[in-house]
Amino acid sequence: MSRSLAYPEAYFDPGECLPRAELKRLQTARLRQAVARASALPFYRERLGGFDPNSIQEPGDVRRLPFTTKQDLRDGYPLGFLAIPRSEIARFHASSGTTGKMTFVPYSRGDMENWGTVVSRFLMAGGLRPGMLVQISFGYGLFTGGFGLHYGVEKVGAAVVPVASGNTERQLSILYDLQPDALVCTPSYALNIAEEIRKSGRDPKSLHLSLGFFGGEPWTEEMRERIEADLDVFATDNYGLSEVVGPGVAGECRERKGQHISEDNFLVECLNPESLEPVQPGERGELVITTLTKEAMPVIRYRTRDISSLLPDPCPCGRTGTLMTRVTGRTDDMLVIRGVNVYPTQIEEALLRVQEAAPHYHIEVTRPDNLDVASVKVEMRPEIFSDSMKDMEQLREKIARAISSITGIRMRVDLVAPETLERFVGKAKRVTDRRFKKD
Ligand code: DLL
Repeated sequence: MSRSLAYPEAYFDPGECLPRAELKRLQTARLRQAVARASALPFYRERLGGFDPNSIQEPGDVRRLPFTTKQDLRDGYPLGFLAIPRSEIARFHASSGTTGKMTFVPYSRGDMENWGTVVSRFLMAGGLRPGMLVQISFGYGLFTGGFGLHYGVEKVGAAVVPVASGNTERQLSILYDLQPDALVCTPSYALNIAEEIRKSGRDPKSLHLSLGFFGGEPWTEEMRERIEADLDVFATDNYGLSEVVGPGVAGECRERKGQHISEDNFLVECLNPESLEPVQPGERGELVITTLTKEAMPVIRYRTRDISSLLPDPCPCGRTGTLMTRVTGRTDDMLVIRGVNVYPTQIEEALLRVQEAAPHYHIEVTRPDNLDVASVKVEMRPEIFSDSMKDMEQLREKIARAISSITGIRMRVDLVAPETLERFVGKAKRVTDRRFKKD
């Protein structure tokens, strides 16, 4: 585990620890306002069909409202969901557009203020304190990662080095020369940075890092352990998506039992993606999010396609926001291979259990003769790379078994030489599905 950090428990603002009854009252009042605000848009006016916001009596009444999908947002391109006058827009960001056309996301000044607050909550919860220095290695630009974290760090009262993503050599120089306390990036980029440090022959112990705030893509507990060991940090996970704000929907505290949802700003349901009925507490389902305070672009019951679960128990840290478990993947990243559901993170979990394998992989699925074939390219660790066919054969078998014990299916494993698979500076792309074209 990482170097220990004396940790006086501290809250950034009272919104994080409202008594549940009070939170419910606040959510109810804000849901009414949010629906009234959304009704100003032709899209919602039509979908809501005369729904009276004042008939909302409790947060659960959200179930009486219609869903919003990614396709609805795309159909409204570019500004069909803008709910304030253009002159009141303070900022535009856009969703990453990895699964199709991008979606613009406008923010009002009030939205920017709230965004800074929800991000600063998870930063404080994870251990950031005024006076610390944070290296932000997320992309700055239309992507919400860089700017979102930036304002959150400033709101905490810590200092920022806005390095942005990429140019890993420069990332290393800054880490060594400015000695930041915290690193902010995607987990895959953190791993990439750790690898470059090792390759450069520099000692990771002479870094001053103690905290890592990682998010923006799915990752596993095993990956967390690897990053913590490599960079000697205490790593926390944080979740969000551009369509509802960007980073700041939820984030872990030092307990790391799940991510606290900022429920005074976001009403989060967890539904069975087929029946669209709520799943039991602790059971996995699709997160569906209604923004409660967003002014420029309110969304009602947005289907995130992200799979997670909501935990019923309160957290010992004292924050009252419901805990969501780590997002294991998106419904549209889920591969159905010979009828079995597989998420890329399951492959990551398997690889991290095999010491000789590096956690760099790429999955390819094809369908020759109408039968799904999944193959995984896996990098070997440099110290393991060998010319012996027998060793390689054994390693392949070991990896195939690890994958099959987690996913239940047998995949073809191709071992590749160290450092031959693509490295990512933002979100990693793990899958090529050649069976059919997805949207
Ligand atoms: O990735 C916002 C963000 C930036 C969150 C930085 C955290 C840190 P988008 O580009 O719109 O926004 O992508 C959102 O990324 O629907 C999830 O599928 C995935 N995602 C984000 N955070 C996590 C996470 C940002 N902690 C999409 N774990 C979401 C798993 C995540 N998946």
